[in-house]
Amino acid sequence: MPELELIGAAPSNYVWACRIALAEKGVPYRHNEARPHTAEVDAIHPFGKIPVMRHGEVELCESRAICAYIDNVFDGPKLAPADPAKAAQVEQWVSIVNTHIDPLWVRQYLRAHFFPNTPDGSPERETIEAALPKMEQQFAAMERAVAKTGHLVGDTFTLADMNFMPILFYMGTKPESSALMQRTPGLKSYFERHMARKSVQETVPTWMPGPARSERAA
Ligand SMILES: N[C@@H](CCC(=O)N[C@@H](CS)C(=O)NCC(=O)O)C(=O)O
Repeated sequence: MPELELIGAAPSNYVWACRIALAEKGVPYRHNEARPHTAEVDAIHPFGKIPVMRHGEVELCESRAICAYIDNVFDGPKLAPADPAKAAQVEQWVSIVNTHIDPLWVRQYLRAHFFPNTPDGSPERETIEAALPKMEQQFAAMERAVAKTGHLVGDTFTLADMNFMPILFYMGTKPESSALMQRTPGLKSYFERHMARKSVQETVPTWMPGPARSERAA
């Protein structure tokens, strides 16, 4: 079988989710750390977003599609349950995280920390403060979601958890979201338990997001 190439910078939460899936399946792959909107990404994603993937003749974009391909093509443990109701619940939680959590926690809150539009590069306080009340509600909702089994779906580590864990990791890197995590101990213990998994540990990004080197102040 040809070698799979995963394309996308490691700090991206969506690239990381795919890398956890690859590690869980035990699939060897080449990791090309291209940034969004570079030629190799634009060649596959219509809007230049990461991750994208190449495997022989197969080219794919969108993390959920890439994870489905990895799960269905390679041997190894199934990453989504066979039971139709549980499989649909995986889709449900991936969709909730990608359409409600990621836009607020990552694209608004973390963006204001990592890529601030301020003259001195300090965090965008107004944007951060605006995000926090709704984030607090969503932290509580996600805590309720994992309360019963310590997983988003059933009692196994599925693609729903793989998709959510990288976002939770970044919440621990900034003060306001760390404080929210302290106030949701069930979510904190969910995070800490799955953070100890080999597939998560061995894919932790070795560098953090920020402006491209050429854009940074000297
Ligand atoms: N729905 C996409 C989202 C991918 C995405 O938003 N990737 C971010 C990095 S985490 C990106 O490429 N951002 C660049 C941009 O939006 O211009 C997926 O699941 O793969």
